Amino acid sequence: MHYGIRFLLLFFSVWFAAPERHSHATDLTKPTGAVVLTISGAIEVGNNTGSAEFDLALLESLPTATLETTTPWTEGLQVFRGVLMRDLLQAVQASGTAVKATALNDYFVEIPIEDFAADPVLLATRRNGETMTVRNKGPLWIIYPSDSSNPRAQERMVWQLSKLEILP
Ligand SMILES: Nc1nc2c(c(=O)[nH]1)N[C@H]1C(S)=C(S)[C@@H](COP(=O)(O)O)O[C@H]1N2
Ligand SMILES: [Mo]
Repeated sequence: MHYGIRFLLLFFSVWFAAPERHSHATDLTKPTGAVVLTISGAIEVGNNTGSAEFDLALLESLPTATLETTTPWTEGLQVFRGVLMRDLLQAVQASGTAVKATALNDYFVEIPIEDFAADPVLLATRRNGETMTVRNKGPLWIIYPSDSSNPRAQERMVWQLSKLEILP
């Protein structure tokens, strides 16, 4: 065989064996209901140009978790259910150092990704079994467990969350 042909064969076998890249962020099902959360920035899986949009059903189709805790804004022990922040970031293949979390009232705070390894920080979609209205700090509320030793937990418990931007 000619070297030229061998080279070509080698070239094509390497080309086809190369792992699929997700640079277009289009590997997530599209939401059909109202979009409650948009994740942008350093993600590799999404359903729109460079972003991942979620309705409540799509969020709750991810692995869910329960967190029983008290908060400064509620009475007594609460059962929050939702998606752990670490699982949500995994689902969109986020790679970064921090998350800028923005609420409907434009309140925002930067949360280091380490927080989600240190504590089971929950993106809650439900409180005591019920979805949350905007009036009741919903539809999405970032919940840290009350026994967290994180001195910044309170300002990072963003209610009426609407956007997460993954910062490099
Ligand atoms: N959506 C939203 N979440 C928010 C805030 C806000 O203004 N809007 N303030 C944060 C800050 S800085 C703190 S200290 C507490 C404030 O809680 P408070 O309003 O009960 O004092 O909630 C945090 N979560
Ligand atoms: Mo605050």
